Amino acid sequence: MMTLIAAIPSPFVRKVRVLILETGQTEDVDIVYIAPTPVSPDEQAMAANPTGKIPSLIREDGPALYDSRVITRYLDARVGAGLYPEARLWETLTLEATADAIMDAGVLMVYEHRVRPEDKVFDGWIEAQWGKIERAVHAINDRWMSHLLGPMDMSHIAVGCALAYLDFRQPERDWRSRAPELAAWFSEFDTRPSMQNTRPE
Ligand SMILES: N[C@@H](CCC(=O)N[C@@H](CS)C(=O)NCC(=O)O)C(=O)O
Repeated sequence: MMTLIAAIPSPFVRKVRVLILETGQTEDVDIVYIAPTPVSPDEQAMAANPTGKIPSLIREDGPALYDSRVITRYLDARVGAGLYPEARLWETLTLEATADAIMDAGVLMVYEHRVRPEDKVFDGWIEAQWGKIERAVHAINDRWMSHLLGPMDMSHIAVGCALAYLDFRQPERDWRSRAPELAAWFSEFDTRPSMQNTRPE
């Protein structure tokens, strides 16, 4: 049995949970939920990953794995699920990285309010993170739709989790109007049981 160190709202954790559901590995992974922040890291998370970030995957037969991209690739390879198809590997990895960058910027926006003392919140920083998110969303809409409309791989899961995280944490900001094809794709992808079963709300 493996153990995934996790948190419900984390979009990085959600990628792993969606992959576990999509590839039928629920019985093989125990999920332990914690609530770390950069200034209050969790002991169990630090024991698995020196930075204390989640997700990390504790295995019985080797060192703990992190970060999310390593874990998803490992779990995919473990059952031969084919979510990192050889023929489109570099596209899949780059699109997954683009989705992860949206998550990174989105998490920093949340931390700026949650973790920093109110008098140290820097609005210019928050808007700069949103700028990264918008550019990434527009790039996916403009350049990656033919990939997203093809067979599902790990980049689909990552993009789905990134966009869902924007709806969850930034509901008042509109990422859709300038990305209509991506918005249409997401509304369909989000109906998958693996997405519905991992909703943070
Ligand atoms: N690149 C990492 C990012 C993980 C990450 O930022 N996780 C957040 C939760 S969403 C976290 O652990 N934050 C606590 C910290 O930064 O110490 C991955 O893909 O796993």
